[in-house]
Amino acid sequence: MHQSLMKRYEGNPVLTIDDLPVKGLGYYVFNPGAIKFNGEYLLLVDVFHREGSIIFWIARSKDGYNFKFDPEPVDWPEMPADTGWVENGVYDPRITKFGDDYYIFYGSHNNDCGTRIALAKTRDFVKFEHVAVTSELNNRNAALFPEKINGMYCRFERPFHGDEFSPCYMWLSFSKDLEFWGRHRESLKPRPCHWDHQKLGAGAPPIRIKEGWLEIYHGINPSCDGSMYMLFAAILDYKEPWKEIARCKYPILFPETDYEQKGRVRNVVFTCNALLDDDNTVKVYYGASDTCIALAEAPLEEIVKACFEPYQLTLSKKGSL
Ligand code: M1P
Repeated sequence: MHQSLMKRYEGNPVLTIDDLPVKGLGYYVFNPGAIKFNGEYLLLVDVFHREGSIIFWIARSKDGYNFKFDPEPVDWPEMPADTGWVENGVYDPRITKFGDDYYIFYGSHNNDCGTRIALAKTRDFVKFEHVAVTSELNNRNAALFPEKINGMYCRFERPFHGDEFSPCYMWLSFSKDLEFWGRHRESLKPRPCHWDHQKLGAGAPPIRIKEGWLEIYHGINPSCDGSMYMLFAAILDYKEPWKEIARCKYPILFPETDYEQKGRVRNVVFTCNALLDDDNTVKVYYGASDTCIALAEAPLEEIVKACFEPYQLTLSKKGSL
């Protein structure tokens, strides 16, 4: 029996590389952005292309469980020359609806330098427009809030330094125009003696709930066999999102199945989305071991309850310390 709070869809994985309409073009599908669009569930999927870079491809579903890829990959806009930035690959899109536009923060990868956060937008998920390159080097996991905070656009970002295992954590930044981001403030940080004690990053674009902002993020725990990526939930103050109201003490989803424990990068559950359905179910379409896409669901109230649950270190049957 699985122990995670979020329940996996029994038909998992919902998408694998075998579902792509073109055979032999790529090796893995993972880490989609997700949104409800025109009455459908739409996933903007990372496809690891056989030429070594990641491209985006859309998959759609009427019921949220059975997905079909579009016949062609997304016609992604060329990076304008006046940005001075050469984009060799794109990954981990996070989609936020803001007015009539759908904004997509994503990792823009350059083979020589590394990753910066770039922003694109669309109204129809057919034509995509470049907006801006919005960070310095070595920053990713950006997610736009769906409302302005104190009159400014607000996002999570996750700068990192050193190698992939160096400690790093989530920040907030603010912008008047979506291009230039500043007023940085620390946000969720690793917690000593918890499962997210090494590094963490957003996660889904936050969801407004009555208690504040619900953020589902990934936290990483190192082991001698590599890192384990798990999902956690936190609630942040609505007007001052740098203030943490509550945070789950235990992961709400951690690698337990074969498709999460074995693959290109083992022991990974990683999300760029969380969708709140009309019946108050939270759906998360997550990348499993950077290889395929799976679905986990939970009632919103259970996730909120987990955020407020006290931490208990139980070492014996008789009691806790
Ligand atoms: O391999 C697991 C994940 O590693 C990175 O996550 P983070 O930004 O937290 O280090 C990303 O490359 C992500 O795409 C990948 O799923």
